[in-house]
Amino acid sequence: MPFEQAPPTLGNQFEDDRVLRSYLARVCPAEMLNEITPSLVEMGRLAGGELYQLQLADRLNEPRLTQWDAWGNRIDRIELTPLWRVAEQIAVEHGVVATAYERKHGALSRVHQCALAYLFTPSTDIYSCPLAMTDGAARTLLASGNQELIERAVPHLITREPTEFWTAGQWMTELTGGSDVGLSETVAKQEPGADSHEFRLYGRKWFTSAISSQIALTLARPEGNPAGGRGLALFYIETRDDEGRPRNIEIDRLKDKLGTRKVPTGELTLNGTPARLVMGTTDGVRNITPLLNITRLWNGISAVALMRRGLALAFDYAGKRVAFGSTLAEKALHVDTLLGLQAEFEGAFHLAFYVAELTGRSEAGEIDERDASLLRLLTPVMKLTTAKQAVSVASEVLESFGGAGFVEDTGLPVLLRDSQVLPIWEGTTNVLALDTLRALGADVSLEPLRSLTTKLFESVRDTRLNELVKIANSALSHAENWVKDAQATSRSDLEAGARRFALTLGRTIELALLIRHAQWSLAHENDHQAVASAQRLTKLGVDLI
Ligand code: MFK
Repeated sequence: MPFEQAPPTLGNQFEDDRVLRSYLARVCPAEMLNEITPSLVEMGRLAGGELYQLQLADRLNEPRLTQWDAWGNRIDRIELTPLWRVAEQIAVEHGVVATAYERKHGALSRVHQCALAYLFTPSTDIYSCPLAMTDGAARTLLASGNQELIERAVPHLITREPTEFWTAGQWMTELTGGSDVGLSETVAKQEPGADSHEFRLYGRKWFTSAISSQIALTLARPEGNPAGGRGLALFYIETRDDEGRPRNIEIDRLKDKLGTRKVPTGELTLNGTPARLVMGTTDGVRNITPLLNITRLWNGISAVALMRRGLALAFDYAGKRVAFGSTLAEKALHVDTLLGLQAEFEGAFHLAFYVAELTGRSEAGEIDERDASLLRLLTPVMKLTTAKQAVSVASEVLESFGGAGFVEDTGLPVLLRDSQVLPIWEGTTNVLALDTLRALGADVSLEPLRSLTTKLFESVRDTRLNELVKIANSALSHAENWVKDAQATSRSDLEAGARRFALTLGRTIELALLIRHAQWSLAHENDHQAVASAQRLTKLGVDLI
């Protein structure tokens, strides 16, 4: 018989996921768990079945921009790939955005929605991008109190009816600034006789994701406003007229990117684009932050989702690939390598879903002041930490396949390319490390984190876990001392160490959440796997200061 290598395969991505199922069993009341389980089983089936098969078959397709019709008219039509068209339908029908707004399970609806997004994302080549922005736009419009725009747009953003569904864009980046958004040059002008909310926008948006959206939230400077982020205003745009023609928007070209190649990312010229003010004529940067914080949550959920996909494939393959006389699953070093990646994934998972819990409580109006500060702090910490982990896990996952991981038609390299965007968009690691300092405020107090870890460790009884508690406490104390000292020394010392500091906070809280879960899992499931992952996470390094 000639040698035949069995490829890695996926089962039901919910049923096979010990970490997700164990987490949901801990945080959801039994009745809620019974109610939401069918939706997760179905999404897990699609993600490991027909959606995954379609993803593999769609590998070479990319979105296309047609700028002109045969008769010389500018049309700027975007054609999405078959995978994305199906992904949109599934996302809408299964409520991957809607679940958070229907709020059938109160504050925990956000957790249910994030679980759906986590299962859905890795089989869709980042269809999570338009969904994240749609979710963020809905949250931002609701927070704005602009009743007219809420009534007009939000029902489309959170519908379960595909023919009614709109996606939203987040048009922030300009040539002058991807990070320093206050440098934006787009100008908002008012025409004589226009109502006070109606403007026309003139400028160039340089790196706009998923430009096939029906609406966009964007920033522009009303004429006469001062420079900087405070002089910008937040605007709402409907991108096309009733005949589908762009409303004074030209798509100059699509970006040729390392990854997220299914996402139509464009350079746009706004040439008198009609736009409505969302809230006030100033403070655009501050007013768009609800959108930023929701997309940063999605970024973290996508990071853990991509890690989980890589590991599902790598563990499956390890049972099938024979080398030096046995399967890889029987090789101590291969297993040790994969379990290290699993520990990174589990830490990241608990941090991302903890931020989802806090977000849900905030949206449901069930958060106190201390936890609100915790949410503000942990959102950038979680985003930057999980994004870095996703890139390094994806790189190791490819290596665990040997040469096959480097070959495109295995479907593996896309995991690394798509992960690489996660530390870049929605704020780079450094920008978010500085945002972490901003969130701590002038007194750089880590008290909200200290009281969180104290609470998490109350239930810990297992002696192995008690050893890990000491490591987490010591890392947090080091971070506390470092930040106070650096603050007292100089702003430049503080900023220079901000990345190591923020990553230490991220890894410490990951460890603390994993310890708490491991204790629960021991007590309720008699399962030692989370303990083992927590032990490994400490060996991989927690204190990076
Ligand atoms: C896979 C899932 C994810 C998919 C999403 C894909 C779509 C990708 C599309 C994009 O990438 S869109 C572009 C995303 N761009 C960014 O994320 C910008 C990154 N830069 C920053 O985040 C900067 O920190 C920032 C632009 C906010 C700095 O601007 P400024 O003008 O220097 O802000 P400033 O003056 O510090 O803050 C203005 C106000 O906002 C302050 O409040 P006050 O006015 O009350 O003092 C800040 O405290 C507040 N603020 C800033 N960031 C905040 C925030 N409030 C809450 N949360 C935040 N994150």
